[in-house]
Amino acid sequence: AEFEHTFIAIKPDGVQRGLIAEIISRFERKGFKLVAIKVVIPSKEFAQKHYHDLKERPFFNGLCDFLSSGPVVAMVWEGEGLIKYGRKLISATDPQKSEPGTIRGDLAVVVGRNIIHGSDGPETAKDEINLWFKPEELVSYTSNAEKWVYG
Ligand code: YYY
Ligand code: MG
Repeated sequence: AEFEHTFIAIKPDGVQRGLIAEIISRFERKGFKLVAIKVVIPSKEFAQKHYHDLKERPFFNGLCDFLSSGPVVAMVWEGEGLIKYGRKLISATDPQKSEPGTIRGDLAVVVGRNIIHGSDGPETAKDEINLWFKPEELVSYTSNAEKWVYG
């Protein structure tokens, strides 16, 4: 199997609403593997780095204030096709456009409080993992379920 890593974060709204376990379980049940996790309150400067691609957008300042307003659960997940499929599990940026059955479709209502972040491609996945984690914070292991998930 060709495993890839993606960066997933539960934003302060997801944490405050008690959705940590619910969100983690959706990745875990699918068959993806958790290889790093921590709870952090990012500084505003850190939030600006994380969202640097959006710095020209009108919502950038509010978005960075929001991300740094409380605890975030930062994670790295591993699996085949995970970067793309993780985005499918999360669904559209605007939860009004997210199908039921997806994380934002089931659990969020408005774009400014869409509870979760996921890397949007291989390059951003690499950059975001490097921003949020030191290499030694990623654990490499073989899951017992792997042969049943992948055959
Ligand atoms: O990757 P994703 O989170 O789905 O959307 P992005 O286009 O990267 O925007 C990041 C973040 O910015 C989004 O999750 C909410 C916020 N945002 C917003 O508040 N208003 C918009 N019109 C677009 C995005
Ligand atoms: Mg994005």
